[in-house]
Amino acid sequence: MPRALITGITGQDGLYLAEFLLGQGYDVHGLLRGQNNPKRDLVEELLPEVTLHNGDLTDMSSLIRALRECDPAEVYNLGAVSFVAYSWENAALTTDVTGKGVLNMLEAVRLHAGDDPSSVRFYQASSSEMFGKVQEVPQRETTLLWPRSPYGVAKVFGHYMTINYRESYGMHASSGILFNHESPRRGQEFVTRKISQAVARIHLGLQDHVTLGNLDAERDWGFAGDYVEAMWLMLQQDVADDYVVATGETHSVREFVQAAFAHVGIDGWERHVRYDERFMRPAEVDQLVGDASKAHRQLGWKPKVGFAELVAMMVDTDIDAFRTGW
Ligand code: NAP
Ligand code: F7E
Repeated sequence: MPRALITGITGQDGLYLAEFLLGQGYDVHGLLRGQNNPKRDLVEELLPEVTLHNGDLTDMSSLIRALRECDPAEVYNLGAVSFVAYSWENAALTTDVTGKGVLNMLEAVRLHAGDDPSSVRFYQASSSEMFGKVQEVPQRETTLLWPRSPYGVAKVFGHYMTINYRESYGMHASSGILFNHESPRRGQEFVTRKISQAVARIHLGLQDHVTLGNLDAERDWGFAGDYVEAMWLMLQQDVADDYVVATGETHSVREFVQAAFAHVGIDGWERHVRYDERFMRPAEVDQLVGDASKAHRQLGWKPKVGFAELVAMMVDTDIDAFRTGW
């Protein structure tokens, strides 16, 4: 039975990836941080087969201990401070976790793997935020990186460190440059979930409006459940590499809002949307759209869930949750 260690197991992607790997017959282990992490219960309830290990990406000795405890064949490094807006307020913390945390994990894996550094396969959760002020449309693996936030800068560090460990030590280290991916498990601070929850509550008469920032920003939004499969496929290749994972379609925040209100049959969505400068960012990423043809060609990966289906899935799940008082 192959064994995998996932950092960031309590996050959106960690949960989907753990479910996917269990379905593939893996023995799944997860890294859990903090002395009394409130999300431990969620993981234990949803995925009782997963074994949890204490550790933090900023503490390399804890990573070495976790690797010793589970001795995995594959490591998926999903742990990060991942909220872009928060990264301006906590730039140093974001750098430590999202940036230097990658180096800590790579070095821990290298030390653990001993004489054969390629014996433990490594996945790094890189991000389309690295493209920032985009230098090419659509963005592909070779597009020049121009990050626009402390989060983006930290991800660029982790991305190049992953490539450097592959080139320096022959590690099987791959980097997935994933564009935005969402789901009913998306954190409430991200715009899609903020909208799906608000629309669900407005539909049920529990709320009147939602307050947002920049409606003009455009993102290439896919479904997280589809994207974790691409992570796994990268680690099944003979040779490690970097891949863009995206749908190739871009939509504005405004279009997401429109689609969500239209799904519940509310016309005149403008009545329910207010603007607050608080949600604007010091530097914005205006438009992202990815070219995932390398992943299509080499991994045989394609997204299954489209934009309209994703919006409907998120809104419907939130309506059910608010109806049942969950
Ligand atoms: P998420 O829901 O915010 O999850 C982040 C995870 O990182 C959580 O499990 C969190 O644990 C963990 N974490 C935070 N600080 C940590 C630390 N110091 N040590 C160990 N773990 C720590 O993010 P996601 O959406 O699942 O994304 C997964 C990864 O993909 C992240 O690296 C993200 O930056 C990257 N990414 C995401 C997207 C996207 O659209 N979702 C796109 C490209 C790249 P707690 O629960 O304990 O806080
Ligand atoms: O913002 C605009 C905001 O916070 C999307 C992370 O997973 O994907 C994610 O980063 C857009 C931005 O995601 C609000 O200005 C308007 O243009 O949902 P978001 P993100 O910043 O794209 C990348 C690929 C990652 O790697 C990250 O980890 O929506 N926007 N009004 C708003 N955003 C938020 N959060 N809240 C608003 O009220």
